[in-house]
Amino acid sequence: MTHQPQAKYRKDYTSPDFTISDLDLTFDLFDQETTVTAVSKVIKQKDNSTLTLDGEHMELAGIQIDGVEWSAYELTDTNLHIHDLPKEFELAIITKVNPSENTALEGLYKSGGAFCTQCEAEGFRRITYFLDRPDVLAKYTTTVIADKETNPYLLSNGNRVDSGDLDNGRHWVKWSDPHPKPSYLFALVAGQFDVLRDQFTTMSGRKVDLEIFVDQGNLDRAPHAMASLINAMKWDEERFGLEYDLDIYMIVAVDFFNMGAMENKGLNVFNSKYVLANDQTATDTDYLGIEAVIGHEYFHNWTGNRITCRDWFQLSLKEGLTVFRDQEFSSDLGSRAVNRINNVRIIRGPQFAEDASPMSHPIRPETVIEMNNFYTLTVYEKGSEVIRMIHTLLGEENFQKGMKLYVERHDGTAATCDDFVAAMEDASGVDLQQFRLWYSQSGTPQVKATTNYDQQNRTFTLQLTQATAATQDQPEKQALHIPMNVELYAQDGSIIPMVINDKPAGNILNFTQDEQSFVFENVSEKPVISLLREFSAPIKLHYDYSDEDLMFLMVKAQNEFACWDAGQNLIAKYLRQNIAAFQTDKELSLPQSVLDAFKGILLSETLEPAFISEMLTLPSQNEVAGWFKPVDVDAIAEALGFMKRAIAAELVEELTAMYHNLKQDQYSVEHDCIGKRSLRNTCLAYLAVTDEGEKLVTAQYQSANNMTDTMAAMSSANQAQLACRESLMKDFSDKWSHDGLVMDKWFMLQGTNPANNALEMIKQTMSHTAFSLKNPNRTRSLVGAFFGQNPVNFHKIDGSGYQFASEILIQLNESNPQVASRMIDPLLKYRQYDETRQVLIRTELEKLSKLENLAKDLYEKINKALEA
Ligand code: B3K
Ligand code: ZN
Repeated sequence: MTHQPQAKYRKDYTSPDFTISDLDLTFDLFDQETTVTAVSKVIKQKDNSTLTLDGEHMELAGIQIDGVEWSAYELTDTNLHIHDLPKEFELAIITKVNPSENTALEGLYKSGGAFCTQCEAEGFRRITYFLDRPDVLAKYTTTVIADKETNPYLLSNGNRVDSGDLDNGRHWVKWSDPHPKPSYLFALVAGQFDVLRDQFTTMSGRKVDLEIFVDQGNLDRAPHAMASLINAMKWDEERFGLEYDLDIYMIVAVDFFNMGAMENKGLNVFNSKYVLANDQTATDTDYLGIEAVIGHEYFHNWTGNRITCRDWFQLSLKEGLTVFRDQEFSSDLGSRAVNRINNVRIIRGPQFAEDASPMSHPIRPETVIEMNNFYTLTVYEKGSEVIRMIHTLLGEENFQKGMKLYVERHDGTAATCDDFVAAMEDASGVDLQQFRLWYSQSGTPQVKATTNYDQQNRTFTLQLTQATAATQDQPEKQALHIPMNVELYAQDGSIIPMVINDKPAGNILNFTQDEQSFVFENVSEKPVISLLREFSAPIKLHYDYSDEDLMFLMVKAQNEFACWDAGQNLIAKYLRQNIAAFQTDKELSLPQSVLDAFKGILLSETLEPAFISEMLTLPSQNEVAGWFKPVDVDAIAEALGFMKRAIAAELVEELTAMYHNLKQDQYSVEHDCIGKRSLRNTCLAYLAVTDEGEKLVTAQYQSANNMTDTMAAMSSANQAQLACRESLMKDFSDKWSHDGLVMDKWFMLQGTNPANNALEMIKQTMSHTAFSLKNPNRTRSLVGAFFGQNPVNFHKIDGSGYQFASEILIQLNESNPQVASRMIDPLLKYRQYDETRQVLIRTELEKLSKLENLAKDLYEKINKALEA
């Protein structure tokens, strides 16, 4: 490392010294040397005659001010300082970049045969020298020049305004984007594609051309993305009153992409994983993921693009809000309960783990070294929970009023999280003063609840205490405003109205102090309390429920989420007991009453199959790991395995009957068909560990007419380590090895293989023809899955998993630091493990910290992890 990377602080924000109102870009595209000409209209805002531009990884080939060659400048590795500048001027800069050697996939790069860009957060500075910060909004025109035969499509933001042919087989297209935007929303794509076209008419009658660009031959995998886009456009008009604002909306699917997708104005670039699907190549989960991500990027057009972020510390302003919007979209289109359950699993599993890690940060971080490190579960998912709590406190109607005011006030500008909360507060009259702490305080609040029933006075008292443990970034914590959604039930299942101080209380209690009591009046029998309904706040709740109360709520709670949560609580109780039993060499066990409760759920005639499937799904090994310190990976795996076998053995007949009853002849992605497949495949996962497993799994693989059922068979074979695993894996690879995206599913099974020799097999798999460490999807599927979702093998006490991790990270640090930085996360959490493993992991982290060319991305995380 040549210089120590520098941290930036939120408190240091100052408005820019110069602004840029217009930018005219010309790209002369060549694989090895692309020339970029950038002509900006610059206006001085403060008394400063030096303009400092951001720029890196490129060659500066010329500077002119108002048409005159300029020599009053200095160039460093990261900046261009231009001196002696007038008040207003035209700045022309010529740079040269090499797309084909850009393996970091930031800036302008080649994905397969196509040119594409990724600029968020700070990639535009790899294209030209610029004020690469989100509060500098300019109008862009972009001319793209390239070879016509290899790049028939030349795309950029906005509307296509002109085009023409040149000598030597080259051609050009000019684009103009009327909406001022920050540089991170710039995009360019050039290449050869197949295009799926459709049209959407907005509520005010604007006709919008919709175009989805995919690799040639993949057109039959684009319709679901198109349908999702149209649904998203309609939904945003209906639920939020927000309409699209250009005449064209383009989506391009590329194979080399660091994350899911990117909301560039009018030209979204997508990881092909979130576009391409047909029933032979994609699972139901893929279909739902596509719907969510297409929606998410579309919703950014307002929450992100029309109103952007003042600085990157405000990232959750657009991301938390847009995740909230995409979750609502999926919930309105599909099952609200199933969506809520899956979102809550992410918070309780990986997000809580992030809070407990050295990377702990508030949803609005205070300090950042590498911005790309802060596209986190905390900023996104917890950020969405914070928006959801505002929604809970205000109600839908006031929330929508707040959204309207927010848009009125800030459209066309770069705003802050405070601006958003102020709009919500002003529109609703609800006091959010204390609530704002959710933006600045990191960590997971722990809430303890106790209750007391006073028969004589007919009162029921709920006593709550809250505390947030110190986190590495923030030692002092304060009491938060926690919306507590509760309900009281009588033994017959009826709801007991909640009355406090003689007034109806409503379900949402405002829990704002360290300790607080709520006394419910007129309670004529000892109630069963349903706490934290809908997971109304991202907290860890401790309440000593009896088995009877949990089984009661599983069946009687008048809210599906609450039923599921009661079931999870019951499972959690016995998981903890069995983990302790394993650790003390006692016999593992599960009471008949618990087995009966789950049998009742499986046989329910009123519950939806999709929901039953969620009820029967055990928590992930990672979620359970979050309950313990130190984590005992082997004991957790044993207890989970035991519970699965116990339930399967007890319910084998019911599971088998259900499995056969739920068979569907035709594949359809309608939500109830997805739900049936989900339950059927959950049954299969249980049956896989019974004597029938081998037969059922092989038969399902052979007869499957869709990828969901194929993958369910394979993953059951993988998890249960059935004898048929090897032949199924071989058959699948023979069939799909030409298709990297489909092979990712196979790589994932290799990565999560519970077999004792998994690491050895993974190393062999790295030489599979479909595998490449240069492709982020392949890397995440095989190697990422091993690091993050194969705890027993990754954390093997011989340290082999950790050594392998650092070998891989050394390579990725060179080729793609962003991917490296995502993959290192499991190692950062070393303090959760026993002494021996801590030492082993630290050794690898120290080795990595000494790398000569350590990228900022890894530097920031490793340094935090190694800090005491
Ligand atoms: N805004 C992009 C993420 C950019 C990540 C940069 N490292 C996708 C999204 O959240 O919609
Ligand atoms: Zn987003």
